[in-house]
Amino acid sequence: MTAAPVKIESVETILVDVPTIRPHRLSVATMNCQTLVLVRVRCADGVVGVGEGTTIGGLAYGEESPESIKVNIDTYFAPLLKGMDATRPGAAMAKLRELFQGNRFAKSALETALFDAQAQRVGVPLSELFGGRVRESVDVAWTLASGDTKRDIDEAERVYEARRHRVFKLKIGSRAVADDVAHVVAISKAVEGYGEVRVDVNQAWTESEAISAGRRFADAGVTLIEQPIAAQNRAGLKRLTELADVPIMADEALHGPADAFAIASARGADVFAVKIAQSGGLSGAAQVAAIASAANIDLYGGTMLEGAVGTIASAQLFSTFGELKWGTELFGPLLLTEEILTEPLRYENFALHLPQGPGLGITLDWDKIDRLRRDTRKGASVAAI
Ligand code: MUC
Ligand code: MG
Repeated sequence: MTAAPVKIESVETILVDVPTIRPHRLSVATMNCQTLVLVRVRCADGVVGVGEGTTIGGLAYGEESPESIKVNIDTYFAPLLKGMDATRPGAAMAKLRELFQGNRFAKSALETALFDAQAQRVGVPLSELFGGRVRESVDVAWTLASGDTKRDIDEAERVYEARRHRVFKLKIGSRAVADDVAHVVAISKAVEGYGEVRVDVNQAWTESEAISAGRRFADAGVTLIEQPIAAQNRAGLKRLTELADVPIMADEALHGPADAFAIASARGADVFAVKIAQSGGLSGAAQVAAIASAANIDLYGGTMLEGAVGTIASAQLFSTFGELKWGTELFGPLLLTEEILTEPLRYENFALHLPQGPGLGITLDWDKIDRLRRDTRKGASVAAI
């Protein structure tokens, strides 16, 4: 028996600017603020679904910005979705993909909201619509990216003592390679005995730089090197994968299932960083994970530094993966100074624990969001990023 259709009544987007707890330095940008694009989908049966899109450093990381996500949803996606059947998120998303090119982050935010609503409607956690949970919590790494070695070491110690994180991803690539190597070696030594160190170069190196730094990292006990070279250089990533003593992870090179298939066919990486936003949504990310598993490529649950909504949406999906060898980096809400949920996500014992409630399993604090939203705050601008 099929469910009676329920109309989508409205799709609303809200920009929320939230300062970070400290400057977050990547090779492509330094973030002092994160902009959350919250999406609220209201349905005729009274169910309300939420989703979220974020970028990193405005337009520095990818082809979408928070502003483009908002304007494209408001102008193109929302009018099309209005009146569609909310009980069929797959059909709605197929139509959006057919009519609109690109805009993976916008599509991801919308798909999350549609699946949140449908999971609430049928009374199950969102994970149950993607095959059901294999685990109730996911391990969470922390990114050290203050730009200062001593400060990073202190931060690692603090979050380890709080039993929040014991895997540390170091953001490198904005300094000279020798300085980056010295930074990584110093932190590896400092956390020896309690912490694991990985690095993310965010495409900053040439292939030869990656080869020489990779040798030093192997000696220093670094366990994973993420996207050391340009995303477009797939052949180079494959050569590094074959050559390096440290496993190589693809991140920016993965823009959804087609990239996943191309890299997996060539065995061009050891690990995939699966991200719902980069994959164009939850379904695309599930396909990326399936392709990786079929090709014996390990999985890691990545983040676009989403706030609570995108983070828990990712966790709901990652909880369904058969294996998740490298854990996740779903720490986004911990990097932000403001809580937008009535009850914060539960980070305990080095893991993020999944809620049991229907849909995403979270409740947003709309009064707080109304105070933070960009359109009601005087003087807020993109310059805040
Ligand atoms: C990236 O490149 O992985 C994830 C953690 C972090 O600090 O930045 C993101 C993006
Ligand atoms: Mg990365």
